[in-house]
Amino acid sequence: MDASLQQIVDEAAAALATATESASLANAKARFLGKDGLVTQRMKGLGKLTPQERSVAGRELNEAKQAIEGLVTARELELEQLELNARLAQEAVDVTLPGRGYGTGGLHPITQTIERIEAIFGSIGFDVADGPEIEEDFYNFTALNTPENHPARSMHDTFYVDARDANGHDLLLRTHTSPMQIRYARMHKPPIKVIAPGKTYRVDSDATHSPMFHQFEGLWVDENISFTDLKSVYTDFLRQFFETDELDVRFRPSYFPFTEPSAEIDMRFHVGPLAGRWLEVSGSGQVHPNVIRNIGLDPERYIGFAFGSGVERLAMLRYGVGDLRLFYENDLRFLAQFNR
Ligand code: 2NM
Repeated sequence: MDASLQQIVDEAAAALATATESASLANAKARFLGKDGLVTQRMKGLGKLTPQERSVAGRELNEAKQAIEGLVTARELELEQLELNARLAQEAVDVTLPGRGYGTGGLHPITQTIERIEAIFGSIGFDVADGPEIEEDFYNFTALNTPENHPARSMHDTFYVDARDANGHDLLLRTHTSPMQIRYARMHKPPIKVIAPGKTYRVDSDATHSPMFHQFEGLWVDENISFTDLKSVYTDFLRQFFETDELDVRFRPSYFPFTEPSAEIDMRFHVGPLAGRWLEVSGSGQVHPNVIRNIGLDPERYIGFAFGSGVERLAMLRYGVGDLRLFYENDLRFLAQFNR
């Protein structure tokens, strides 16, 4: 082969060897075999040669062209192999590492607390009632003797639903679980002993208030019961819940539209980090005669006692949790502590 032609082939070999990916490989190929490539230019010059010179030069050019094409194909295969090796190395699985395992799920502390409350009240004859979180204005307020102008009904306190039900009733997110107690009491005959646990919603949000929180309300309707029955039931509940008899309970006068008289229930531990401090744990009272009438009973014959307590509040006291929001951040470092 002509020395200058051999030089072109050598140059091509060197250029192709430095190409490390398909773009630079294509560039290198074009420099020699492209439309203005070095080999192509020489091919164009064949026309100026005599027929004899042309047949020798033409054969040599074809040989050079084929040699370069062979180099390109070889380099292509080489690069493909390099790329594959790199990917295999990157995606390699170290089969000697220990497995990730399946992990163990668990119940949320609030769910555990509700189940605990249900078990305790179940043990003293209370039924558990579950019902809608989207309620009718009637069950959430009207039936509970809460007048039209009461602040609890304002949009600052209550989440209203931007729709009505099939019967044209105003809808809202229940602000307490009492509407479920009304529903239950209208479906059962006394004696009625029921708790209604579940989610409730209020326009409120800080370290001790969440717009969604859990309540459990209790209702006991019978003939000839009194505040002493309410106090002993709630005291027994607290002693079982906190697993200690070393606590006191007191009732403090209060006001709710649906009870008269009404009382706050406070408790005080004898021992432990909270010992000696009165802690408010529940609202309560004797169910208002209007509410007794609204559940279809005669207030001259039947007397009702009710209470409403916050599940988060009791869970925080039981487990020593300082910020309510921890229950809703879904941080497993917090939640996993309740499932050991
Ligand atoms: C409270 C405080 C006092 C209550 C009343 C009723 C019902 F349905 F019988 F009328 N259920 N719960 C009640 C009474 C709730 O929460 C602070």
